[in-house]
Amino acid sequence: MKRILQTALLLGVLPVLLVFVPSCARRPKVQQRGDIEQSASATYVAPGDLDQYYIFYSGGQSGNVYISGIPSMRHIATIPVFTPYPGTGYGFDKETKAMLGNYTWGDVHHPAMSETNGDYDGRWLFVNDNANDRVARIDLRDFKTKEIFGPIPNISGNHGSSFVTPNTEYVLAASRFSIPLPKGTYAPIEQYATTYHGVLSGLSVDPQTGHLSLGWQVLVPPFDFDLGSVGKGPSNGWAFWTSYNTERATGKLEVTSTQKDRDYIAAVNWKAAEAAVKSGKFKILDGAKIIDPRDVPGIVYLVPCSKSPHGVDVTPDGKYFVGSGKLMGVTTVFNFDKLQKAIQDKNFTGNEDGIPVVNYDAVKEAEVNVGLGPLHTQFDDQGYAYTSLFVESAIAKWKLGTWEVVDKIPVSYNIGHLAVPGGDTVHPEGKYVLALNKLSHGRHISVGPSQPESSQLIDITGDKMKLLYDAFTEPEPHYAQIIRADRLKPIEVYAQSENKNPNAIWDVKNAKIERNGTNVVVHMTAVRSNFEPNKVEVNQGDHVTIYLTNIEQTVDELHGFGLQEYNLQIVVDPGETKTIEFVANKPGVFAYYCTNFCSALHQEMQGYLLVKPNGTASAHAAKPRQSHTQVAKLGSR
Ligand code: RUQ
Ligand code: CUA
Repeated sequence: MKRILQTALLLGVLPVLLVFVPSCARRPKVQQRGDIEQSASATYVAPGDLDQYYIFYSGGQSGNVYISGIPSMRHIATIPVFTPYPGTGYGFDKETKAMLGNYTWGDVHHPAMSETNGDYDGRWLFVNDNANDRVARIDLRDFKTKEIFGPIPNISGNHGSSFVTPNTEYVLAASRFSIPLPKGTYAPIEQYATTYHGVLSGLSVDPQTGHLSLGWQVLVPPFDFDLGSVGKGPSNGWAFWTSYNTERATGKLEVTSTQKDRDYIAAVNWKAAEAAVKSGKFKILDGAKIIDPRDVPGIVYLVPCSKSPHGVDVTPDGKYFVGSGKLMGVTTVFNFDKLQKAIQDKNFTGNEDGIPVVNYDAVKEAEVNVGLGPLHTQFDDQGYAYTSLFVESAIAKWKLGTWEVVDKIPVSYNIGHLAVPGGDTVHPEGKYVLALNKLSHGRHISVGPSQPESSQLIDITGDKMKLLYDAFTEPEPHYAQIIRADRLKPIEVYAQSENKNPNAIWDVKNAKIERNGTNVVVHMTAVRSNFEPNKVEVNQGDHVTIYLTNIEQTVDELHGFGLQEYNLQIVVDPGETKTIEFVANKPGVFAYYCTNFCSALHQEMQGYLLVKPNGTASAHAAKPRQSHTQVAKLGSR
């Protein structure tokens, strides 16, 4: 296989290979009746029973995070993050609108759970936005997005993110698309190699609140920084990112960025970066504390890796980091101790903009013949590693220490990431590996050209990996975090005593409408099955603020607030208060109604917003406004 790929590379036919291999890859087939029965009972969750694990999928360009359960693989929830989501009213109330800013999408790639001593602690889930350079924090107490940080200064194309350090000191971020800095600077593309820059960064996390702020940044050459991983145990204090296009090429990267035999893994001593920032060894660039490695040695080193690497993954014991060159047939294991020794001995083969390049042979531990197109590696609790093979559409299982491949399973098709429960921790659980496939053709009944995605659940408890289940995954899955269900303790109502919103009211008697000039403020309650007040009368042009509290303390009693033709849809969970803000610029009478089915009298849960036309309230009050019926038409044939 390796020879095939090398020949393919020599002949320059790799792009062809990448395109055509999927369609001729083998389909995994469950061969025997017994397998089907075993798989069925291994994944069947009987009515009334519950799943054992949460999967938090990144939702890619949908801007969401999706939750499924293992073993059923049922999709059970959507957490909107970077995109408005009327299902939960996200992005329609004042609070979440402010969080989204002027953006209505994000590109979520890598969810990362907060950690304590290297294990998932179930507090927060961080996700990155590759498109608009942000990181969001989801609180796992209520599964809601609480913070969106960014656009992060100087970071451009935040793909190498979010990865958390073992005690959630930092969430990492990196530039995929180098640019002239600070943002807003113009420089012609011809100056790419010299005046464009990448940045590697750690965002500080407040240990109590989870609040994100700028930590340290490191200025690096204009490579495309790709995936990252965090040191643990002996390598705690270090972070690793792969990079491609170390040729510093522009234009047709497919050709121009694959000239050199090796690209690099950047190894960053984040504790040294933290110390440098503390002792004032930084410059301020667009408000961020940025370290120039030319001025402060010892922060970053470059480790040569097979060309165009994608994933880098640290073993649970923290002794090795594994880099996969996606155009090769091998994955490379690097030894962290050897890296330290090479740094001490100054065993360097050159430098890039003053950053030492470490001698590959001094740091390499093994090259594992995993198969074609290795991308990412996960680990289990038995000393095995699992590497996804994009080109080969398979997962290779290999042993740490002997570096031998012991098993391989085909997947359908073109696997990207893979995820094991507890996969990024010092104690991965093993048991399952989830294949997050990039293409799925043929795995679902056809729904037209927009082919559904798929992921596959694989049992890894035995010697041979066993395919258990094919599941639809909302586009576009990248990575996932998997945690045992009993490790999370989500709340089910917001306790009244914890609602600190000064505008919350808890008794229908306290509902009120107040006017101050053209500002109308409404304190409103929602409870089965009415809104109080159920009539709000304003003048055209008034600025209206509604503080809506769901005064229920009963599990599952959500209420919605949809306002006709004002593009407003809010959901309040039991005990929750949200702010609805709008200018009443359309005259007439509009119903607001509960959008979330809550009781037998849900349909009765409605009220009216009455907007008196400007000025001549009495004379024209009953006259209908001119009808502006718009016919929206999609191109038809
Ligand atoms: S990347 S298919 Cu966005 Cu995580 Cu590897
Ligand atoms: Cu409240 Cu439906």
